[in-house]
Amino acid sequence: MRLDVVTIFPEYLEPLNVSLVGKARARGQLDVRVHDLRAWTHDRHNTVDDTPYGGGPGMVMKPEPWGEALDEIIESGVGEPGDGGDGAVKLPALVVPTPSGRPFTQALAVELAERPWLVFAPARYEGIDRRVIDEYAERLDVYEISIGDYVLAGGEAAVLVITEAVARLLPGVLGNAESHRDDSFAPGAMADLLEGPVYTKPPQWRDRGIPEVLLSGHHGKIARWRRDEAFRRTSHNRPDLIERCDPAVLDKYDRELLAELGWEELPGGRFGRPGPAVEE
Ligand code: JD8
Repeated sequence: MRLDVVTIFPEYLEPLNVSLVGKARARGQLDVRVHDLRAWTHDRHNTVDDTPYGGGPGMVMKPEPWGEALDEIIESGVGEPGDGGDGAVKLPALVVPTPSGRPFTQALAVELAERPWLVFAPARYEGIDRRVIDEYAERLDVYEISIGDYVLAGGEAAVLVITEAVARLLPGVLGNAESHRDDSFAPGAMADLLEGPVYTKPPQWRDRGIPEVLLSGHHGKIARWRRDEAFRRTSHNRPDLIERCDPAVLDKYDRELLAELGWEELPGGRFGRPGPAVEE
């Protein structure tokens, strides 16, 4: 997979040189190219922004530098290995982080991981002149993505998040000891549950031990305990995921535990929180 990032803060993407993504680059599994948007400016101040039409706060990123940058990057893909060679031009998907984008989810990470080439356009200021997105949407698949319901100062942090979530899904990037197959939120997972607690040596730390079941060597009981803990954690931190749980993946122990946690089994087998007690 090839990833291009166009930014006014190339140094913000330094973390792509370390850890999982850095190792994947060193192994040749990822080709990451970071570009300084100002390389496509031509004035003495390397201007990338201007005041918004219609007034309002802040500045908007000018379309010209983005257009020149994206054209040059797209053009650089012509003749690259894997461009089909049948004359079909290899085109990237354009990923634009924005608070007004579609939520970034594991399913979207899986979708992006299937693409051979992503170009990220993290903006700053109030965002990029809309005509840039409209221009490239005529040629490319454009993903406008938000990494969460909070406001950042720019899109670079989102690029780091999206890149890590996508890179770990690429074949061979995770070591044999790790797998994304049973991640929380992995599509088709037994249930979209949060991870339960994990423990390692020493068996006693300060005045704290290890849940006995994890020392029992009884794999069935351990699996049951882990699933129960995942349900407890999900019920507490993400009740919306319990309400979304597919009844078909719940066994009778799951149902008993959910009832114990205060969940009400609804017609059809889903679970909902009982409503507030109604005064007689
Ligand atoms: C890109 C500029 C800042 C946004 C005025 C604050 C993503 N989940 C997310 N939250 N925020 C962003 C994000 C914020 C950005 C840019 C992404 C470019 N800003 C702007 C509009 C209001 N300031 C994001 N992914």
